Amino acid sequence: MKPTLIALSLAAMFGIADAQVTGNASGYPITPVPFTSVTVNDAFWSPRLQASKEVTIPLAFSKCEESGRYTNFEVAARQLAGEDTHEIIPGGFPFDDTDVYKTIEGASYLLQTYPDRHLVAYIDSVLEIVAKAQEPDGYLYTPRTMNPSHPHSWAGSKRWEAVEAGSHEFYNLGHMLEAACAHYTATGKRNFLDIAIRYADCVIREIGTGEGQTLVVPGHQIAEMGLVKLYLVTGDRRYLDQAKYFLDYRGKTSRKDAYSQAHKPVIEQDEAVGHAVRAGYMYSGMADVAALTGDTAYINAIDRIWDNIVTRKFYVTGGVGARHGSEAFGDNYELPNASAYCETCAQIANVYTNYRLFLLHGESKYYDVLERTLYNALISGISMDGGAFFYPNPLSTASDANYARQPWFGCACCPSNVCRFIPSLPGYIYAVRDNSLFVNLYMGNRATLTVGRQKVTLAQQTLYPYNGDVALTVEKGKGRFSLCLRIPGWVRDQVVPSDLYSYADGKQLAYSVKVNGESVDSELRDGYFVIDRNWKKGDRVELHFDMQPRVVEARYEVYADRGRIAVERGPLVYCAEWADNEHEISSYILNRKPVFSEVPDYLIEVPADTRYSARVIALTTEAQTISTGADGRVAVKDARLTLIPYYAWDHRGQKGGMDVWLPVQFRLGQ
Ligand code: FUB
Ligand code: ZN
Repeated sequence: MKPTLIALSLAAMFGIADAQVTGNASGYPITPVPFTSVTVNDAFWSPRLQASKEVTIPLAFSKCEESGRYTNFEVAARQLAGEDTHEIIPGGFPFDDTDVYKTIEGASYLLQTYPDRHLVAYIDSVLEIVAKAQEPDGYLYTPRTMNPSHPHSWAGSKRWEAVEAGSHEFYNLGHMLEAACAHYTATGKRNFLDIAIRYADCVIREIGTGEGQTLVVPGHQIAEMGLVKLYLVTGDRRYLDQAKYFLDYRGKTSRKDAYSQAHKPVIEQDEAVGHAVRAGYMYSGMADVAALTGDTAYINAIDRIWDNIVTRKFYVTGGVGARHGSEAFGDNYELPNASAYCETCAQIANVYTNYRLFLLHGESKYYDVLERTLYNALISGISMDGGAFFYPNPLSTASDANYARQPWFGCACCPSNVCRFIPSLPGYIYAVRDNSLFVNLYMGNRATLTVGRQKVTLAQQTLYPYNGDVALTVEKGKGRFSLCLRIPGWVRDQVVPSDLYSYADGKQLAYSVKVNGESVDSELRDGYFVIDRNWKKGDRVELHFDMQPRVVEARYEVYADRGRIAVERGPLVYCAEWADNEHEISSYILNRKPVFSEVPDYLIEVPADTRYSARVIALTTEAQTISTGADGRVAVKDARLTLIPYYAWDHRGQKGGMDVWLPVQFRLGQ
């Protein structure tokens, strides 16, 4: 079956189809160029895409198999077929089904870049098992169906009873919808989509304010985003209405706590609180529903919440979600480093939210936030070889912390989430509004897209983030349109779009733009350098951003960063790790105004798979170490300190510590 026009609009919005549609069926005023129209060939990102194909996706499928996730579907199917399964007690987590869905989603995106009929057949074989676990009325939740008289301990004794607590019945639905829409759009096959429609229809029948319905909302959000995608694929308005119901009734059911973002109606919220993944998915769902319904109250609320995050709850690494234990946002300025939680899933959710806010507002500041999260806190969550994952992404570890990426987790939300995110990345580079083409991310690629009425093929060449030179060439097509080049905040002396962090080295970086060798100038418009002209084949734009090491300090209110600096270069935040330094990391103290030298081609070896070893630009500076001798006397020694990009830490074992925020003054007790 061919994707419908609506499906193609969805695709344009979420980067999952094989054609760009410039209509606004998604409701957003700005339409992304789908990743299927973009072929990435990039020094920095291509190895990551390759690792997804060769390592991450096969690993995730094999973990689903060996950890019994497929078995859960099989047992549920056996129970439905009349077999006595009462002795099987569902274990694991009640959202284990989602790892299967998320891996299929990642594989579906990847199929567009690397067609693979064996992978298609494998996915079909998994979907056969999934289909058999679906109850006749569409309900699909193995933790109950496996053994209805003794379901999973978080599931509640009957359907929906514990959905606002821990059952995750709607969370499973949300991930199923996201994955099924991706699979349908990538392959044109309905086998997953039909399963998802049946479960969504079951929820619509049973949940709501009507007679005989149960009035509940998701304990863990994501169904909102998924239902919007299903609406866009099918054109069936009931799915959008259900997403809106889930948002509008939040805080009006029996669950009314901040952890679950249910302390107030969503349109009255103004602070990012509670579980950070749930929050990010909810803000993204609000943006989607607002785009389609024009509900400005939703938009005003997410604008206020975004402001709260970037002014008070945002790590320099782009990380969000400070608190361990509750996996939650902390109080304002509560940004501890060693205990920073920064769950990988929350970083993906933060990218989703900022992407949608850009599509709503068209300002580059959302991509500045997205880029900081992407290049630092998010990709730190997966090893360079694609085979190991962090759940929390701390900004500091002690020498004896022994904290390392793992090949999988019992609670595998983060590996399976990053597994679906990385292959979708090429869809985040470009976007179009009428006659304007936005260039939001810099990475080598070739894209064929439509801007205004012109079909254009554009090639981007760059070594970003190793250097700040980008060339864009019009390879095919001609016509008048505005090329809107994002001038990143970091080159405009703005660490983040707020005063939470500032550069402390007094440097002024510059950028320049040339068209066909001639310098051009322009006022920035919403953070974009706009070149409006009649373009023709062969036109070449050269963009240069000064990239130098920069010293960052935090507002005084951020207690954890007092007396410390962070270092970055371009979009990359740096850290000091034991493997590059002679002394224990916590013993170093820097000059107040450190001067850094660049060490190009610095090898970060990945012993697990040396094909993925990377050459990075390391930074070194003069520093001192403080130690206490056997006689109890404090000794201060000169020592050079070497820094590497934060994302690249923990590839060489755990024999010492790591720090992003480095002391420039001695403070007792640290
Ligand atoms: O509850 C499902 C997922 O597991 C959450 O998103 C993660 O934070 C983890 O708790
Ligand atoms: Zn997670």
